[in-house]
Amino acid sequence: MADVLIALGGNVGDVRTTFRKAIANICGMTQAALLARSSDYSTPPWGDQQQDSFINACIEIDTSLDPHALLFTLHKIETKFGRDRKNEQRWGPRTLDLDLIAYDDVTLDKPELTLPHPRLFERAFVLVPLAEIVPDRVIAGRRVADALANVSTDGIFRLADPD
Ligand code: A4P
Ligand code: MG
Repeated sequence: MADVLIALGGNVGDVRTTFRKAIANICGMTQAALLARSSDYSTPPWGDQQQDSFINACIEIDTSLDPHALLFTLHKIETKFGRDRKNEQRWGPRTLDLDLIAYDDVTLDKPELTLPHPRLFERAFVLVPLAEIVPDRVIAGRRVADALANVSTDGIFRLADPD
């Protein structure tokens, strides 16, 4: 079994409901156990700033799927929740984005799958929820909580847990 960190993001539709259903799908479709789930956070848009703010969260799962099979399944789940890759712009609005942040200590450097995620340390919208669930995890030689201390978290706030 592998210990895997996944980042969720979205800014179109009822994103928190999408997250709840998507997490159930991730566990069901990847035969994974959910080890941890962060709170949901409202985050200012990064990349293309002329769009609605995002909601972001992170989960930790235990799965037996290999990294490529896992990414393939995550893409299927994105599509199921309305993601339309062919008609969207990079860093633009989307219903659901599922990024593989880390898969055990595996390193891969392919365009279709880079591990750990290459833009992780620039992104407070990933590091904030990640530090909530795995502050002491070391990824690419850096402790998550230390990496978070190096980025601005301006405009990011935790959303109250749903009832
Ligand atoms: N790919 C390679 N490595 C990975 C990996 N570790 N995890 C490949 C996931 N995918 C990986 O991804 C493009 C290709 O990268 C995939 O086909 C996959 O094979 P994508 O998710 O379609 O592209 P993207 O999402 O447009 O690009 P990227 O760089 O993943 O950016 P984001 O951040 O996911 O872009 N602002 C806030 N506040 N919060 C957000 O969640 N998200 C975006 C979307 C922009 N701004 C945001 C947020
Ligand atoms: Mg992505």
